[in-house]
Amino acid sequence: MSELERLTPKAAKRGRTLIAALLALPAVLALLAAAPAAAQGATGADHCVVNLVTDEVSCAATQAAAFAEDRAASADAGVLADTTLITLYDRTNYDPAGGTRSFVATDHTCTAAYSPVEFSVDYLDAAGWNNRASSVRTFRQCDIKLWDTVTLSGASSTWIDALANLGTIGWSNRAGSYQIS
Ligand SMILES: [Ca+2]
Repeated sequence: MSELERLTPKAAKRGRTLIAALLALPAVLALLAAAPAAAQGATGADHCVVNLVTDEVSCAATQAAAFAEDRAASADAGVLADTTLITLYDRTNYDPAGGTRSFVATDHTCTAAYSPVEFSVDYLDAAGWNNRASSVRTFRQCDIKLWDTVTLSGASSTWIDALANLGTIGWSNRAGSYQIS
């Protein structure tokens, strides 16, 4: 249970991205039940891909290997989940050497508006990512907001499109949870 990373698609409740929500919701529920599969240590150069569609968290020694493992898991499940929404980097300047954590869904583009929030990810401590991210990239029109605690509470950052050094806004090694919109 300690390895659990809970994912909640807020957009599903608003019905804004209906197809994405229909695809994502069962995966979220399944992921909640599949906590032991999401195991990954808190130290070392680990790379993980969190897949909303297959419920899998694929981890490997390199970022490329983690994505390859995720693609294989998607193929085995008969789904296509090839859209990376965000990547967190342990190090600054998008340097993957310290470890990465990416969030992948099926063909999803974020809405231009920040409200409603489209995905919320809490308890980064369970994934070994509390107070760890030092740079972040987003894709598919998504932005990310970081929260100080693991429960999407306390202080939060501005919405970030990409930032090579989160320290410039006081958010290096600080985020415990995040939202995507
Ligand atoms: Ca870091």
